[in-house]
Amino acid sequence: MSNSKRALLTGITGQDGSYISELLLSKGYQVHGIVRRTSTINTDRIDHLYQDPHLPETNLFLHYGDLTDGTTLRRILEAVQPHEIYNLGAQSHVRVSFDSPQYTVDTVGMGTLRLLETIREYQQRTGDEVRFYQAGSSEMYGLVQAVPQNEQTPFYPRSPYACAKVYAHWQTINYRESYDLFACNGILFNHESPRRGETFVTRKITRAIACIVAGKQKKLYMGNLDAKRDWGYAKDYVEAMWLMLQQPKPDDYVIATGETHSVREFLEMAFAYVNLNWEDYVEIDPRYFRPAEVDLLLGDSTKAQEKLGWKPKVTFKDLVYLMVDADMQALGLETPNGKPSDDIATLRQNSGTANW
Ligand code: NDP
Ligand code: GDR
Repeated sequence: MSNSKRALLTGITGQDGSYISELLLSKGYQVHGIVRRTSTINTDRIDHLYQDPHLPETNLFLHYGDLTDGTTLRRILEAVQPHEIYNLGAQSHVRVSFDSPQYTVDTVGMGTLRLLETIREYQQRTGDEVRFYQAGSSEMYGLVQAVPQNEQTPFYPRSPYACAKVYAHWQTINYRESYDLFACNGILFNHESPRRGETFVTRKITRAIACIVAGKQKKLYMGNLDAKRDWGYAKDYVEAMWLMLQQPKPDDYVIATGETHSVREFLEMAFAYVNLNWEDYVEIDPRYFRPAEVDLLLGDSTKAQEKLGWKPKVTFKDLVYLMVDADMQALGLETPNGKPSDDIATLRQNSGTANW
């Protein structure tokens, strides 16, 4: 067993999993990720971090498992003996959670409980502390009760996904209080990047812009343009996750920029960056409307700023531009500002030479 600190991640192949793996590796951690077996390899977001597992200095390892499979979670935890666990795995698409409610709740809600139970048993038996981060969401606020939303604002979840996240949030607190687990809830507002899944609204827009400029796409079909979100940069947000687990005591924190913008404003800014008028390309397709919508999210991260010393570095405009830049570059186009993007856009065809 290596002397370095060991972190175990669910959701390592996702957007946040890839950024936090980079962060943890840069801090000297040994990183272990749980991955699902898929019929085609889907490690695009972490292929640039690949290390040959046959080499003694390797610090990144993958294990097959699933949040719906408690036995395997237990076996992996026993084998890795982690100091920290980041629970990032989820069926994380709000619209899809209305189509697949039971699966979403099993992964997001019960999956978290399975992990907490496994940690409790392991910690009680071995006496070794395992610190736990739960990926909570601003979706838990749902129907607006107050703005800006902080740690005291009541939840009113509006989707199967959000209901499951509220369940996971309270189980995390319950395990902290009942069994003295070092367990923290991050309540993270929307955070985006060039590695964002292609069906979330920001990436859908920036990817479409690159395709339109490249002449591969003519129209962009969208849902509710009036929804307002507090959008930050994922790379900033994973730092907050790590900081939460380095504190003397476990606690819950809102992570947000404190600014809100509508989907329409995102469209305007992103299309204008490439000198196009969004209204010439965008059409509304009710398919993208949700049975219940979350109209307004605006976070107050004062507690995190004061206690963790965390603050967002990337502004809304910078975020829009860096996402457009990365998608343009990924299609071989020049970026509007002529400078290369310093992030990677995930593209299915770019799986590189990793031999996981
Ligand atoms: P992604 O959708 O990009 O990644 C989700 C990850 O979960 C993927 O690695 C996925 O694996 C994995 N996963 C899905 N189902 C299972 C399962 N049954 N068992 C194990 N792993 C599974 O999400 P993000 O990186 O954006 O978000 C990370 C976490 O933070 C999620 O829990 C999300 O709900 C939460 N969150 C996200 C916010 C955001 O704005 N991004 C805001 C607040 C919370 P695969 O690659 O195989 O699909
Ligand atoms: P969200 O993100 O539901 O906030 O959840 P998403 O980007 O999917 O939607 C944001 C808002 O945009 C509106 N919208 C559209 N959304 C999508 N996906 N596609 C469209 O065509 C479209 N048109 C308009 C939506 O109605 C919504 O109001 C994300 C996820 O990452 C969650 O896992 C996370 O918990 C929350 O952010 C915080």
